[in-house]
Amino acid sequence: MERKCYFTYRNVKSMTKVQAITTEAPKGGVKFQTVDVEDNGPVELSPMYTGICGTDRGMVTGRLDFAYNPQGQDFIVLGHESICRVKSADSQTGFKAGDLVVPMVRRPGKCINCQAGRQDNCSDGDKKEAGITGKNGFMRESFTDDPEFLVKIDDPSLSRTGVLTEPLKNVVKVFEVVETVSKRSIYASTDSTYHGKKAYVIGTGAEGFLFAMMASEYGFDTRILNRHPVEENRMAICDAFNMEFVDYSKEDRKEKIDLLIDTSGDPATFLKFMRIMNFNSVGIMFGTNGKAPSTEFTGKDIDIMVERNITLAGSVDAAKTHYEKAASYLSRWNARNSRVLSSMITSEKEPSETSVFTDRNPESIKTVIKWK
Ligand code: DN4
Ligand code: BGC
Ligand code: ZN
Ligand code: ZN
Repeated sequence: MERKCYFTYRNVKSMTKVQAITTEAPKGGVKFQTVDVEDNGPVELSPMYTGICGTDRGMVTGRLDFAYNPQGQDFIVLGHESICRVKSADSQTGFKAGDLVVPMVRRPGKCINCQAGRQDNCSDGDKKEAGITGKNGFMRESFTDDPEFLVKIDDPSLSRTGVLTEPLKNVVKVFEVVETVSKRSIYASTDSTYHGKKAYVIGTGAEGFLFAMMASEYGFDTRILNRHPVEENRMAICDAFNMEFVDYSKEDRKEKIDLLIDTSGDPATFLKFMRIMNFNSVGIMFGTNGKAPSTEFTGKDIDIMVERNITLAGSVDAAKTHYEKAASYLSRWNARNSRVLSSMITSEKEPSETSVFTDRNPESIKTVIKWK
């Protein structure tokens, strides 16, 4: 898409009064209040659902040091996971009233990756993130946005589960990273598929499940792990996606791991499983938890990595192409078994129920706020 064509709209700014869920970054706290915020895009949107993830909880509890308010504001509107309905749009934007859209989190800075539409790989950290760093997010009654950062959702059956597009876009990017970094040797099975290869996903939150669902879709023998048992709903999702849940506090697996994905951010847990990674295997670090206890990374661990040609990569965020692919996967999974996909959304709250940011129900996978 021509980046310049909507540029003029970004200079048309007006202030709008809306009810919104806000925090004071990076200090924390949460309020549902009326705020006066700047709007600057030709597409007017009404969020239908906004999702809550660890990033939002980290901001509200003051644990996300890198979060900051937009310039000239002493608060930031929260929310980077959403499914929205277009309220009105200029005809040349390519959107019309009634369209379903998912707005993107990251907005480009000036570096070469940002200018190429790959702000997910920003080279100097000068990008902004809606609801996290320097830009108001989507937890408000309505807002306007630039069409360049809106992903159209063509499948009307995703009007609720489409809120999973944003967390799933991170997963789509990770699998692209896996395909790229695994090219240095023959990674697939002898029949050219991933059948028989073992994927381990640490953590049973929304991202953990989306990673495991994708690994299973790719054909890996997939295990999803935690250090305690999980409830029936999570076990039913494992059955439906042909993946196995492992409570690693009770059983010690000896099989070699070809793909290890960590969503816990816990170094000791990551190392425990890194030590049983296979030759030519790939490990992805995705979970972040600055507060996790330290652990010892030894010379023997380095030997393992070197001698087995192990590739470790970190991954954050994703590009517009990954949002689009995420929406296609959701459509496919929804068509296959709509009940299972919707069971990922375990609770629905009103915008005024702000205690949901601090009181976490361990049985919940994805909590959403319903806006209308
Ligand atoms: P979440 O719902 O908090 O999930 C984290 C999961 O990890 C929970 O199931 C935890 O279980 C589990 N866990 C914690 N410690 C351990 C451990 N030692 N062993 C096994 N499991 C453990 O968060 P989420 O699914 O929304 O996101 C996962 C992580 O990815 C978070 O750290 C996010 O900050 C990060 N993230 C990164 C990006 C990005 O890089 C995007 C979105 C999220 P329990 O403690 O609940 O029992 O772009
Ligand atoms: C979002 C990413 C974002 C990251 C920042 C995540 O929750 O999904 O898009 O880059 O937070 O840490
Ligand atoms: Zn998130
Ligand atoms: Zn950049």
